[in-house]
Amino acid sequence: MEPTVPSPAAKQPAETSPVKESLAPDRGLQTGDHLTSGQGVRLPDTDHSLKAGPRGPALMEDFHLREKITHFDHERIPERVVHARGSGAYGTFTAYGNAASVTKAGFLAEKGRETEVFVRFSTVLGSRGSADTVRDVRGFAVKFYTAEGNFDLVGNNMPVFFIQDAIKFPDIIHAAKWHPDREIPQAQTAHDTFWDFVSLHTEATHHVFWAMSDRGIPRSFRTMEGFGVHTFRLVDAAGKTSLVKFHWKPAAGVHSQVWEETRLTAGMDPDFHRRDLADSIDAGLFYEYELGIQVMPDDAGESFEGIDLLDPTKIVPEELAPVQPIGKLVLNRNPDDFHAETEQIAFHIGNLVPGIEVTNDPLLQGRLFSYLDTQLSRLGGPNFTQLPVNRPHAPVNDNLRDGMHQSVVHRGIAPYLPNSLAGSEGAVPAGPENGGYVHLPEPVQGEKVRANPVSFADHHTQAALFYRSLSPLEQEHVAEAFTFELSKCYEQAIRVRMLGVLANVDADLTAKVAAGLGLPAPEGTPVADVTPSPALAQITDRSWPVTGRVVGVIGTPDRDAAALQKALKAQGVVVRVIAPVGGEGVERTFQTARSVEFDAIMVAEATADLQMMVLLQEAFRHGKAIGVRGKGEQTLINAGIDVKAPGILFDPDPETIVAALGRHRVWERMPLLKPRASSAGS
Ligand code: HDE
Repeated sequence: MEPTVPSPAAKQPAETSPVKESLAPDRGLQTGDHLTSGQGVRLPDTDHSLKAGPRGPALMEDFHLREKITHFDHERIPERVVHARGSGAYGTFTAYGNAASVTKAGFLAEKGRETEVFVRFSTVLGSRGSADTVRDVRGFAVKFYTAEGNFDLVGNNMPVFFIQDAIKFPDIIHAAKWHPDREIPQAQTAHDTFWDFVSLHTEATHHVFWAMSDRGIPRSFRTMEGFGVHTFRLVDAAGKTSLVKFHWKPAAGVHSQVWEETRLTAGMDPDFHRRDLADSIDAGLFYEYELGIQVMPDDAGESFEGIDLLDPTKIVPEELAPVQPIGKLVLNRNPDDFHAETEQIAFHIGNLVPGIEVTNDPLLQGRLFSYLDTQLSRLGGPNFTQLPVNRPHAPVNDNLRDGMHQSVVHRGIAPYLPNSLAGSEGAVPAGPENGGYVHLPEPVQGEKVRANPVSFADHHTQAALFYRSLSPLEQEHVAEAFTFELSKCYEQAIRVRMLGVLANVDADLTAKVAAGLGLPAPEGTPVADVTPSPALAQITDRSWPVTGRVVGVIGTPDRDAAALQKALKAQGVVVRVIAPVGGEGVERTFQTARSVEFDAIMVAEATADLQMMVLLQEAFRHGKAIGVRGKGEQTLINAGIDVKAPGILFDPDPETIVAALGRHRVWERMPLLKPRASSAGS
């Protein structure tokens, strides 16, 4: 680099420059300084004009600084317009092979075939920095890097959606996100515009019931189901088609936090879900799910047992079409670079492989446009498919030239087909014989109108089906959630209107919510008879694997604690010792431990430490098992906890703790904790 050429202004005599005085003391760069070693540039000693303060030329010359600052200035990319807050992991999907009866997609049909995947879990409403544990839908987006190209199953942890028509998507999202004047509230639906929208657009009713249920506040991504939501069309090797719905079933079962806990967690550890995912993989306690399908015949009506399969606000109860497991997913590798991988991954519902087709669900059709389109502004141009996390593992020669950030060096002069010039280097369209995607020919007839079919019109029956399939405790939670959220609205008219919607679903629920709001319960026309679907309830008598569950042990580590730790660890349980101060084997101190990070607590020490009292009271209120040893009983008494209550376990062996963890919570305790006058939420 050439030495700096002083600007005319800089040539003024130093003594007369008024600038010199003010700039000299804090000037980073002086004449004669070296910029940096190596390529550092020495400014001419003789050029005193630089001392006169020509900051501009000196800084412009410092290309090291400029490059670094310029890059820094542009580090941020737009966050996703929805699902901005998310975290992800790589995994391996292994096919059981039984799906060959319905699809020719090799990654599903070939027994034992392993396919690498990336999964991104997310919340919908919050900004990138928002808390993990808010009440919201969770995204469950899976990219399969199959040998035939990428297949993206971009689903949610709820099997239905708010709307039936894609054109309403911006509206529901604008209504559910913050108010545009103040940009509050962040990451929650407990506000006027959301309830205004859903009370006016009653197709949202079924989905709102799911969102108000415990499904809206999962314990972790490990304990969530996933759903493809829409009906897809599978094609087998002989060309026969079936209509299917995709399900992810977590090996750990479906479990949630309790409402107070989610709110405490949002403050105490906003990264709760993200941390659990990364820590679990680091510890080898992998998340596991089975992929399953419900298979329905592909007849002209595209409906099953009276349910329109193209209506994304409807489920097919598992009792009518059982979920058949077709493969297993293990999440076993953390990304190395959040931005490069988790942030830059770009899902697209149109990433399909032969054997999997979309259907005419109007919401799905709208999504086919949106996912590709949104990446153009988010990832800055059309070549985002070349980013390592997006690149198919199958060979690609797509003839897509140029564009921002093109990283492929194409060869040949003929980027068109057919051509006679490219020879062996040219792109060749893949035919069906070598894995190319050929759309299934489909007859289309009828009038083109902007209207929903009559079969989309029932907005209440399945909401009642869902609600009445839940356990009584879960129903209680739904009533509390409606009451809480509607209480946070400012407009009485919205509360009244929403009660009117509930009244067309279930009278008992309406009465509970109305009582909590201090309003009369409207009459409505509640759904009469539904056949419940027990598969929808998550609080049951069943016990689940405890991999990744966390037990906090209050007490200075001793030999007993070490033995317990060893026995629990052998079953995949994480044990954290909580001691008054740090030391060997101590993972949390009285100052740093918070109740929400533990699924169960063991108390082995007498203490009246205020923070431990709060921790125990919260654990008790949130239904967590509490094991007691030695002087620990005194600690519970100090905390005002009824030591005879369900789930207080004296001198438990590891098996007793595992049994309690396997049931997730001490549900028998919960009804005893209800000092409230009505069912109104906390
Ligand atoms: Fe999405 N959705 N969506 N969505 N969606 C996006 O795509 C959209 C819908 C879902 O981890 C965006 O790349 C429209 C249903 C997940 O990166 C955007 C409609 C379901 C994710 C978009 C829907 C989903 C998204 C934002 C109505 C469940 C996160 C960033 C027609 C089956 C994926 C992006 C990730 C993300 C549009 C409805 C799930 C704007 C227009 C139904 C899990 O393209």
